[in-house]
Amino acid sequence: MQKGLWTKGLIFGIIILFFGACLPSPITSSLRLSSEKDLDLKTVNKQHLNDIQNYSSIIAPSGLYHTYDEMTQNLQSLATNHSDIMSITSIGKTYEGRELWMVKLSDNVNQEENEPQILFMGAHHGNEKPSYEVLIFFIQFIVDYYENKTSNVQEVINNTELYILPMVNPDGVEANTRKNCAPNYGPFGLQKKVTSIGVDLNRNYNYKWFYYFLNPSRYYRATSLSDRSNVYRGESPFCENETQAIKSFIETHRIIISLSYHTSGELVLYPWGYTQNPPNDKLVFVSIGENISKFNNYTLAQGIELYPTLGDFDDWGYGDHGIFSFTIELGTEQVTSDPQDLLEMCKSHVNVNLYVCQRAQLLEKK
Ligand code: 0X9
Ligand code: CA
Ligand code: ZN
Repeated sequence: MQKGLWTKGLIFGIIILFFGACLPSPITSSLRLSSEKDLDLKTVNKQHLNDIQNYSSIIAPSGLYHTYDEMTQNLQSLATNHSDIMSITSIGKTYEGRELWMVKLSDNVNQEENEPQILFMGAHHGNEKPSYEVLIFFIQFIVDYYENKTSNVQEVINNTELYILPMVNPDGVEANTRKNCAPNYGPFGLQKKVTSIGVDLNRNYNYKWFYYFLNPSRYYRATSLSDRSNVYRGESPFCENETQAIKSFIETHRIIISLSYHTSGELVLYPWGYTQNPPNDKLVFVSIGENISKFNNYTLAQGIELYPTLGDFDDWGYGDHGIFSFTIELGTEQVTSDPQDLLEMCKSHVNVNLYVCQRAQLLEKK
């Protein structure tokens, strides 16, 4: 009798386990929404976006893309003229001494309010110029349309705190290189002489850093120990000024969603980059990602489906800080030379950016 019960229990357990394994992975996040339909997708008035077409500021004084100095001047004067909703501070300095400018947009901008925080970044890679241009355009649009009651800008700015770091890698932007411009002294910094220049900042974050040593043949494409490589990870995690500054920033804020802009490929990517396993919050990533795709028509995928990465911002941001971190690969080429093409990219991502701010409000409500 005892034994029979035990056997039945075992069989029952096996059946439960079997069906359990057939179900999609459970959603562990309490942030999951009951239904994405709760959010009515708002777009800004097309006419407003078209008006910006006439702005001389979209075309930088020296050409299509802003130089670091032009961006600095531009952002500083916008912050002076809109000091109620815009501030600019430096979160650190590059090897060559450039400030890492962080823009904040919110009502009562000088106060820390209990509002959801969203982070936007551009130009981890200095030779991917459209990635900071979309953010300069976005900032310009927000300050111009904040007062306009017919747009949803005011609602977003009054209810969220937007942090925008348009150039993560200004030294790379000025040199037009993917990596930053700090000198390397051999793969682990052991040599006396400079052996090469630059670290791939999007491989310098500390997530599963040691996996490379456990299984080099698996990760050799994801990053590199060789300092000459374009995907060189650096001698140690967060050894670069730029990633160190971002680390300190993240640790002292409560970012809910981040968008990291890159070029190119017309892709929206979510973690993980280091493994084929889906993230626990896959359904949240997919529902946010699908809505982003509605605004830019890009393809949604898990990062590793493009190719594997080890130590990128998104894996660290999600893995260590629970941030819903996305990479957006803009356009079909690394740097478009067509002003119309660039402008279209800038316009469609105003809506993408505003959407994630609205979505962040729903995520925090839970
Ligand atoms: O390699 C990168 O850092 C990003 N692509 S880029 O062409 N802009 O260099 C992609 C990072 C996204 N993550 C994964 N693909 N895993
Ligand atoms: Ca505020
Ligand atoms: Zn990139």
